[in-house]
Amino acid sequence: MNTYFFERLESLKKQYTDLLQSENEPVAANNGVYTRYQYPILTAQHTPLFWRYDLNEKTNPFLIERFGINAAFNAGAIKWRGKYILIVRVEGIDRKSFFAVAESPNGVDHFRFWDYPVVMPETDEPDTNIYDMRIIQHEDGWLYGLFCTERKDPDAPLGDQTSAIAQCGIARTKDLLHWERLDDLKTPSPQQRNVVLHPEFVKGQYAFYTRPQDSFLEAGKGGGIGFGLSSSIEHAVVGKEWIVDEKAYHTVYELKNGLGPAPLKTKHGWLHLAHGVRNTAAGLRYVLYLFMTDLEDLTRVIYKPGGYFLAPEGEERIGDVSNVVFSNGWIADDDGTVYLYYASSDTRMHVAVSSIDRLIDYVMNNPADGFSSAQSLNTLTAIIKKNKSYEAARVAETKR
Ligand code: BGC
Ligand code: BMA
Repeated sequence: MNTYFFERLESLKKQYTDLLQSENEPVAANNGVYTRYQYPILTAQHTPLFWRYDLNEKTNPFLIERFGINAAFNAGAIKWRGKYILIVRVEGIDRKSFFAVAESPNGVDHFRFWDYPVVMPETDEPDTNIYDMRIIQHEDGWLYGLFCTERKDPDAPLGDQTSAIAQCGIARTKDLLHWERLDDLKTPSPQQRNVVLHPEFVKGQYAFYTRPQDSFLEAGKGGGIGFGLSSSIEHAVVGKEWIVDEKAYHTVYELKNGLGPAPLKTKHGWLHLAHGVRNTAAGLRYVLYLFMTDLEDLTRVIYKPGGYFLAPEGEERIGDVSNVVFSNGWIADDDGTVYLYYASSDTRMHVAVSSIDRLIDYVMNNPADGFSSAQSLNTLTAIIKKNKSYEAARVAETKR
């Protein structure tokens, strides 16, 4: 008997079970808006051993990893049949990503992958890579997955192995097991990433948040979070895009921005979570920000605090693509708790917990960007003065 094989297998199994059974804990320090949890909720190490290893001692006597997994990140999220479900971007060591469902009983730990990854049907034009799914429960009764499908640019000059065309793939399901692939979204823009389906019909049509770009990596004259309508979802065509939220000079979203998950409906407006990107000497920095749009006019931003809502911290800063946080999934529970799922540095998944009330307070009452140092200082001075006079009034009160 190959004792090496079985001893190694036992040890791998133990590590794996310990990882899946470990509990997560809220981090004590927080900004009042959300509480981060201490440990990543999903990593490459959370993928089942029977994905990564051939478990037959005859065909794999050294118990070698046969199918390496590089990362588990950028997950869509949905509460479904009482479970907290993530549709994770799992990336192999060959850089190809695919989707896999993981579920948790409580939203913060014990996430476990389903046995098989999602088999995503293709259109007539095969995908080279698929990633970053937004999962949307639409009022038409279907669950839609919108994701990025990437293919090599057929017009790339000889020798150019990086130019690509990114488009929005659309698939639907009722059980998260069987997916029906629909046509890719057509829009006036040559490139689309970060496309999100609005959960409700708008004027009887399907409504999309888009992110037009001129080229694969640069927003160019395009950019911003767009919005458009399509009468069909099977053959979705957005004829006109309105820009909802633009890029702006010297902000955290000056280079590009894109919507995260589908917005949450509140009594004050639609709450949106998005990512903003700026360029630095150390490469691109991705942070998350929040804004709210009008309940009637979905293209009108009514509140938008300045700066980032969540930025990479500690180990989140390091990974395959360092200095990145990215989110394409959140879950609002019936009791108002909001689970914010975000990935760090294109490597692993985390959760932070907030509530609808806290997010609304933040988005409606935190100061907007004034677009200059002087304006920021005016905002700060006003806060200091308000606190000083409040303090003085309280002191006067206690003396009376
Ligand atoms: C990667 C994405 C990335 C994009 C733009 C793609 O090839 O898979 O993660 O966002 O390039 O850099
Ligand atoms: C993008 C996204 C993400 C990724 C990020 C950082 O443009 O579409 O897939 O997390 O870049 O690499």
